[in-house]
Formats: sequence, C-alpha cells, structure tokens
Amino acid sequence: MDLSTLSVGQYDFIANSFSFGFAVMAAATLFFWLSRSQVAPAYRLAITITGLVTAIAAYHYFQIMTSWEAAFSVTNGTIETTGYGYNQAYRYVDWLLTVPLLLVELILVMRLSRSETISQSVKLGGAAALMIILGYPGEVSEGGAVRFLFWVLSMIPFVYIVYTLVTGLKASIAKQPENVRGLINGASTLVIVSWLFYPIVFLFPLIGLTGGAAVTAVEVGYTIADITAKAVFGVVILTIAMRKSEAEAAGETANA
Ligand SMILES: *C/C=C(C)/C=C/C=C(C)/C=C/C1=C(C)CCCC1(C)C
Repeated sequence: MDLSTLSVGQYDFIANSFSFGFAVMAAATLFFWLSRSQVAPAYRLAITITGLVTAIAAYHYFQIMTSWEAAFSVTNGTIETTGYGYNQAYRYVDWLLTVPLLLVELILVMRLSRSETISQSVKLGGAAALMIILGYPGEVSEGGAVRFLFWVLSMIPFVYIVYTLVTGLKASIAKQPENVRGLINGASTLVIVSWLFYPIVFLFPLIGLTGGAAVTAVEVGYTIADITAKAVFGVVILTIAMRKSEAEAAGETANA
C-alpha cells in the first residue's frame, strides 16, 4: 500500500471509520453477553462465542486505530508518514481468530448432532483459517502479480466454504424448526454476501484505484464488511437462538 499520497481528509475519514468500528464492536460485545440469559442453555455457547468474536474485533480495532495514528503526523494541514509502519497484521490476526468462530456460531445455533457439529466446525473452520493465511502475503505485497496470485489461492478455500454453506448445510437447514428456517437461511446468505465483500475489496488496488483512494477504499470497505459480518450477523444468530428457545419451551409445555 502506498501511504505517501494520502490526503488529510482521507486520513481522518479512515481514522473515524476505525473509531466507529471499535465503538460498534465493543457495544455489540456487551449486548451479546448481557443477552445470554434470554436463550435456552443449549444456545448459550453460541451467544458466548458471538460476543467473543466482537470482543476480539474491538481489541483489534483499538490496535488498528493506534497503529494508524502512529503512522502519520499532521502539522498545519499537511500530512507526513512518521516512519512507523501501519500494521496490517492486526486485521489478519483478527480474521484468523474470528472467521472460524463465526462459522462455529452458525453451526452451534443449528444444534446439529454432536458428531455433525464437530465435523462441520473442523471442515469449515479449517478452510476459513487457510483462506486468511493465504490472503496475508498478497495483502502486504507491493506488486500486483503477487497480490493477484494470493487472491487466487485464497479464493479456493473461500469457494469451498460458500459451496458447503449452500449445499452441505442446506440439508441440515431442512431439519430446522419451521419458525427459524427462513432466519437460518438468511444467516447463511448474510455470511456469503458479507464475506464476498472481502475478496472484492482486496482487488480494488488491482482495478485502477491507486494511492490514497485505494487505501481509503480498502480500509473503509473492510470496516463496513466487519461490522456486517460480526455485529449484524450476531444479532441474527441471537434472534435465531431466542426463537428456537421459545419454540422448544412451548413444545415442552405442550408435551407435559
Ligand atoms: C470478521 C471478519 C471476516 C468475516 C473476514 C472475512 C474475510 C474474508 C472472507 C477474506 C477473504 C479473502 C479472499 C477470499 C481472497 C483475498 C484475500 C482475503 C483474505 C481478503
């Protein structure tokens, strides 16, 4: 990333989006953890993990924000790089931890059999980790060819995850109670659509965006995608868990 052509306006806009990301993730964490008692015990682990994801992201947004501020100095309306590099590893370490957990959230809220829960978590979580690891060398590379090569490699596990969500989990979705089938379908669609954002944002510097505009598009783009994929997705998971808890409690009363 070429940070030397950034304007003061772009620098501020990016700093504000990081600050917003931090606020959303921190507030979402409190909200999810405080809502745990609203769901049946079988779904509490899913909600704990939902809050863990936003907690990990809040911590990393704080670090990203600090690193961003240290990388530039603004004096009398002119911006200069300080020589401290902006550390992109925070984003990738965050993703490495949170992306597998997001898939585990979805699998847990479906309440599949124990063996299916484990096998789906290992398959999807493993593929998600591989996808992030393969993306990093491209993200920090200088040249277009290296960026593109790692994009292609990282797309392989990405396509596998999307394929599994569309086909593999479809069968499990059919077994879900009727009142949440639509919501679970919605949650897996939200994963696919919000995740699709990342490989597209990653390509921005390769499709003609350069300098400050490219940096702004990538950083703000990832921040919006993170808020959608973690906080908004978390609200959907919580809603599913609450509805299933209600339906199961009603079922028990009817059977008694
Ligand atoms: C909370 C963070 C989330 C949900 C991050 C998701 C990230 C991805 C789906 C990233 C995918 C990438 C590719 C498929 C190719 C290019 C490199 C990546 C890592 C940006």
